[in-house]
Amino acid sequence: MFKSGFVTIIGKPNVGKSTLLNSLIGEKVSIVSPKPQTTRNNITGIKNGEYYQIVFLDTPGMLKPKNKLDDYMLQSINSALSGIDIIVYMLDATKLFRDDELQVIQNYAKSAGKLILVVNKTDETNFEALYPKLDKLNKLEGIVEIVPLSALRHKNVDVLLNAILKLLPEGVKYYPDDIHTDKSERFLVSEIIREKALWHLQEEIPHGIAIEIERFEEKEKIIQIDAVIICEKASHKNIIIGKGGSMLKLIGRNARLDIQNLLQSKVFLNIFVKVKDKWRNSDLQINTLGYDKKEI
Ligand SMILES: Nc1nc2c(ncn2[C@@H]2O[C@H](COP(=O)(O)OP(=O)(O)OP(=O)(O)O)[C@@H](O)[C@H]2O)c(=O)[nH]1
Ligand SMILES: [Mg+2]
Repeated sequence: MFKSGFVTIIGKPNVGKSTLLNSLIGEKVSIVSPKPQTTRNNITGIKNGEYYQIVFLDTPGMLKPKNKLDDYMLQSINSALSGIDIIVYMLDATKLFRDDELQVIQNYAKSAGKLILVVNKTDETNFEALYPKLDKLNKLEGIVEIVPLSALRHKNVDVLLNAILKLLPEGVKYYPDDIHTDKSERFLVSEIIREKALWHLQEEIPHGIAIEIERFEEKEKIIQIDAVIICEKASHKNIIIGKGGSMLKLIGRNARLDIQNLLQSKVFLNIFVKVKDKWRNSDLQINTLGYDKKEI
């Protein structure tokens, strides 16, 4: 019997959803950073086994929307919850499990049916601290399984995979075996650049950036990519460029290495910086920058 289905990973920002997706797939399909609100779009990750195919959806962290980009992210989460087989709800073992969040989990378990709770970052805690928290989770109703794991250290991720396989219905193959995600190369390239910007820039600056790929040209021995980092203020532009272009060079160098790995080709990467005032609150701007609600 061949099994297949759709599994959505949800939870608050920064709990490790994208790290888990990458660990499950064994490839980097979703960007990761220590800053909350890293993921902005639903990211598909396809896991193939001899007798199964699981289509995972990594989602943006759940939060109260403050601008139109946040609205897009919230709508992405809601759409990732419709027509799916299993919800994986992720908590961070190092944080307090608040009652209001447990109530949300309880509601999902009741409405969605198959919900697995994952308690991530167990490498950063110990059994004494974790036990009372797990006890609290045990009191919730309708949870199929609770899996403590470390996505970063790949500990117990196989336990989660087995729990998912047990629940997975009989089904068809949705994607060919050789692809890990349905996202385009252009999108993945723009995400790698955004990831490096998230790692190297501080405070609110990385949250106000978006990436546009202006040119993606495959030549004989090299791929030429021109990308633009969009930011919200002229002062941010100066910081992104850095003294003598040092910050832009750092972001570019790190991005190029990952992009070369992804595309398995030499890459010539040119990055420019442009200011688009308050783009996160403009429907037109967020649509053209890849955050169009109609395309979720
Ligand atoms: N110690 C530890 N850190 C982890 C683990 N999993 C993820 N992290 C770290 O947690 C941070 C956030 O990881 P992400 O995977 O980007 O988290 P996310 O839930 O996708 O975040 P958003 O996309 O912002 O919602 C990164 O610094 C990761 O390295 C883990 O198992 N242990
Ligand atoms: Mg993420």
